[in-house]
Formats: sequence, C-alpha cells, structure tokens
Amino acid sequence: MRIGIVCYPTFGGSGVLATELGKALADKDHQVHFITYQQPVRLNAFNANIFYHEVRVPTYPLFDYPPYEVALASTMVDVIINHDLDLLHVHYAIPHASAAYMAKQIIKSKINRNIPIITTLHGTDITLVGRDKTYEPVVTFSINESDTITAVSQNLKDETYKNFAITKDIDVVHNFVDVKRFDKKPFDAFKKVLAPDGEKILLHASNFRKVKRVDDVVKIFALINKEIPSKLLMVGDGPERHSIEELCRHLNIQDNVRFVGKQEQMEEIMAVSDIFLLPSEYESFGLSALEAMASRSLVISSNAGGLPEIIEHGVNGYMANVGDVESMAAYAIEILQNDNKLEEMKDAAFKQAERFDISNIIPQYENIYRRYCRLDPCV
Ligand code: GMT
Repeated sequence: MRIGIVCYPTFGGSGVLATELGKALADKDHQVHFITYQQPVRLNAFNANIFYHEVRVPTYPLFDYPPYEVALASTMVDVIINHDLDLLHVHYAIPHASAAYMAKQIIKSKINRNIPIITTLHGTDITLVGRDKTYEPVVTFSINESDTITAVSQNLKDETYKNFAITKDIDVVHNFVDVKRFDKKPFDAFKKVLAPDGEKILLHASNFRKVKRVDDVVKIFALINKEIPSKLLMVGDGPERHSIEELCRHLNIQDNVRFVGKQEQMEEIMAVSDIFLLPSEYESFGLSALEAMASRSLVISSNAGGLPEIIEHGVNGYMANVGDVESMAAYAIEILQNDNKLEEMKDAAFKQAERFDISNIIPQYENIYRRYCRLDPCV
C-alpha cells in the first residue's frame, strides 16, 4: 500500500509512535510518505520505502499567524496526487484531521477520488487542547468526517465519547514498542558515570509540561533519596524545566539530579535505570512507561487515564492516585530494598511489554487500512 502519514515531528509521544509505525510499515514493504514540517526525530535511517515531504509555510508580512493548516492541506493534496497514495493516516487531531478533511474535499473535486482518512487520537488533542471551545467545533466535525477513528487506549476512547458528539465507532489500537530494540543489556560504563558508587537510578522522561507533574517526580525522588542512595536522571525539555531545577535546589537534592535534555537513544538510557517515574495528571496511554517496561525498568506512576491498561499494580509496576507522592515514594523505597522482588517485577514488566510488541499491533493498523484499500489483494 502507499500510505501517507501526518504527525508532529517532535519528541512527543504521538510523533514517536507515528514515526515508528511508518518505519515498521516500510519494513513490511509498504511505501510510506511522511508529511511533516520537519524531519521526524526518530526518522533517522535510510529506508528505500520511506519518503519525507516537508510542509513549507511561506511567511508574508500580513500574517501574524502563518496559515500552517492551509500549507499542510495543500501538501497533502500534492503528495496524494503525485504519489498516488491509497490512504492518509493522520496522528493527533489538531490540526491534522481538519487539514485532511480539506485535502479530501479538494481531491474529490480535482480528480474525483475518495481518499480514505484514518485519524488516530493520541491524548491531549482530546483531553486538553481539543476540548477548548476555541477548537472543539472543528475537532468534532473533522473527527466525524474521518473514515476511521482510532484511539490509543480504551480510556481515550471513553473520554472522546464523553467530551465530543462523536457519531462513529472508534477502534482502540494500543501504543506499541519494539521490544527487541529496548531489551538491551545495561552499558556498565554509562551506569558508572551516572551512579559511581552503585546508587540506584531513577528516571523520568517527558516534555516537561504541567500535565506530567514533573514537580511530583522531584518530590518523590527527594523522599526516596533520604532513605536510599540514589540518582535521578531527567530526560527531555519543556516549559516546566526551569522551575523544576529551582525545586531541586530548594529541596537540596541538586547534586543527585541530572538534567540531560532531549535524547534520541532512549533504549540506552532506560536500560540503566531501576525505576521509571511517571506521576502524570493524565496519560491517554503512557508510551514512555511502556518503553521503560520493555527495558526492564519498573514503572511507578499515577493511575490516571490509560496507565492501568498497561500496568498491573503490585505485579509489574506500582500506581497511586494523582498527587500521592508519599505512596509512590513508599513503593519505590520498599522495592529498592528487596532485590529479588525488584528483579521479579522487572521481568513481569518485560513480559507485559511483550504483549504490546510492535509485531502484535502493526497488523491491527494494516487491517484497518485494508478496509479501504483499492487494490485486491492489498500489497
Ligand atoms: O505526552 C505528551 O504530552 C505528548 C503527547 C503527544 O501526542 O505527543 O502524548 C500523548 O500521546 C502518546 C502516544 O499515543 C501517549 O502515549 C501519551 O500518553 C499521550 N499524552 C497524554 O495523554 C498526556
């Protein structure tokens, strides 16, 4: 099949997932066309089946806000026609679903074809941004106009029906992880640099937005650090970073916390960590938690959103109510003092991640695509 993928090219979960999906589809001999405003961060190796089309947004002195959505829809039309795409799969509703609707109408009037649009909802496009009344009418309309809607968890599907007047079925296709890639042996020299005296390593990775409750990460760590020799590694960047660094100083844990910014080789980093902290206010799924589990790192998280769909409390991770930093710290302190149980739970986490392996999830997307494929049999 010839598949167009539209996503944010950044480190966010939706962009990461869409890029990994495109790479996996290309490995299965589909032709994949990424349509984005920058090369997606995880699109870092050559593959003969992958094409990258940049959305250029020309500026003009009249524009305080360059019309990105118009440029995106126009690029979609160009790629659909010139590369004879079979379908367009857009990730994150805003503004990708509405741009796709526009492209679909143009394709209809230009070449009398009905290009199928698959919209995957990822989380904040529904739970945060999309619900804002500035966007809601367009989001509702363009989701309903998609040929297929998928959500990355049952929780996100439920939230979508709760918050928008959706008239169509939503398929749940969970996030996935390439277990082979994340199942790495820890790199000892790297571990030594981070924890020279064999301290336990805790990890957090996110875009440092309010919804991630990064201050809770630091508060949890401060409690752990009082009891257990430990280091905290903070990966990523975003609006909260500066105040979080301040908080570390305020709690006097700055010497045990290292901020390393955005990182591409997450599998190397996750491999050396003992515990991954994700106390988010909401996670539609929590892709980073799944990647941590595939790296045999134990996840301690909030029980918000779709996290209970991956984590079984006390079996392959621990969860507590949003904001309950004391419980999250207590779980960590207990497990870090019991090496046998820690190893047992890390193994259970890995087994759970295998259920979400890329090989189990990609066929679900392919089946959805086949519903619309013009070719029979689809190739
Ligand atoms: O977590 C973010 O803020 C980034 C966001 C995105 O769309 O880039 O992530 C969302 O999509 C991921 C991939 O489907 C999910 O695993 C994350 O849970 C979800 N984030 C939220 O719901 C806050």
